Amino acid sequence: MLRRLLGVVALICAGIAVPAAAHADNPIVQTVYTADPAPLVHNGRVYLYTGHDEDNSTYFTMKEWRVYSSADMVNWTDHGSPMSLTTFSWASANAWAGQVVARNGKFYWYVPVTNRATGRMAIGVGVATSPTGPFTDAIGRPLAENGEIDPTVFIDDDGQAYLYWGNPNLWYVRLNPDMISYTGAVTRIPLTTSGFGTRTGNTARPTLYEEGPWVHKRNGLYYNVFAAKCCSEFIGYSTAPGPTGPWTYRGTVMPTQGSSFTNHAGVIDFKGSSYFFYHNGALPGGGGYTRSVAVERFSYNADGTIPTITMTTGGAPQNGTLDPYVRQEAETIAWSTGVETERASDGGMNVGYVDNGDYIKVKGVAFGSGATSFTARVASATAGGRIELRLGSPTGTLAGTCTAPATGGWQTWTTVSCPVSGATGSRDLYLRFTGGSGYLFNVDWWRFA
Ligand code: FUB
Repeated sequence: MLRRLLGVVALICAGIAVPAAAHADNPIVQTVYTADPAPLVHNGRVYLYTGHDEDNSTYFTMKEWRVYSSADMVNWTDHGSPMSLTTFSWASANAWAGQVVARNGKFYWYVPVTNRATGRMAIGVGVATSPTGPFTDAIGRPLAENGEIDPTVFIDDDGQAYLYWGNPNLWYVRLNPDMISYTGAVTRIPLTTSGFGTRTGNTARPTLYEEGPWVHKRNGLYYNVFAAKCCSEFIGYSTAPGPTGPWTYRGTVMPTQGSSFTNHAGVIDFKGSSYFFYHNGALPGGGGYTRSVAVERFSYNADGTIPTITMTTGGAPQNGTLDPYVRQEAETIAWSTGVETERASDGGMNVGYVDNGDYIKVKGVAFGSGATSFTARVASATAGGRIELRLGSPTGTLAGTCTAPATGGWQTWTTVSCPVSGATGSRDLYLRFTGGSGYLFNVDWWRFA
């Protein structure tokens, strides 16, 4: 459904003078609906963990989580779904908002899910040796359970890790160094109006705190950025001199915007800049249950306060360039229309469900003095088609055309090459797929020479 909607948008855009979608890099993911972003910086990349809203959802119908990564904040590689409800044998539903942290050479993914045995929301923890998984259930049971959601984990400079979560309350507990057990009581953080702002018209919830805490530290100051007031939510924040408070409400980070009655924050520093992740309903068919993650760059004010950040379709500026002379996964995408991603037979992902006119934009490709050839790994159970290499826009200068032949199967791969001319400097590359009707071919990876 989503890909069909995006295909329609692409056709409309192709018919007008300035294709608006061609310039947008928000939302980050166009192939599925994503929600509840949780970024992690690791080894020079940003790993973005998200939930997955099912197409046509009329509730938070979420069965799995997804992971994407980027080295430049605009070209995002799809790593698929390394963790789902089935990872937790005791979980029955609601793969909601979580966060991954790295420690001890492992990656721990804290998530809220429904405990089948109790019917209540509980916090599970997955573990993996790679940021892209696969993740397994670390303890085979809930780590904590009190019917509340949205875990965030923060590791302080002294090594003490804290797990925070909650809606309608806000809780924390001190995690042990193993990250899968805790010591001490689960403690309720006092939701005072001085700490979390004043909500009017809701005596049961007098403060603005709603859900989705994101705790981080900068220059000795502790920040709790959270979804505020319902509904629709905005993003607010509080600060504290220590990880357990006392918290002082500091105001709005992101006003209510963007066609989704929830929002959910993730904040990181990466390559010298600060980034704010959130979600909205900006994709075709998007709304409160069909959300999409997005990102903006921001700068803290000199006094450490966070400026008001508004949603944009442009997104964050590119932080780096993309090297076309090494293998690039086809599922590394700044923007796409019509296509989907799926597991490839080599264990990674490939781009598939390609129709005539679909395209993938790869931003800021550093061609340098010029490319002379293009190579791609393709497969087709039908007649195949062509990959047009266009510069600057989906209808921009044609730098080359590669033929993707019939290979006898969607996972029966062959390598094709074609000559390239005019691809110099730093350009946005559009892989535009053309051919007959129906699905044309799959693409696993590509590379220029
Ligand atoms: O995605 C399901 C729920 O919606 C999350 O747990 C909340 O933070 C809200 O975004």
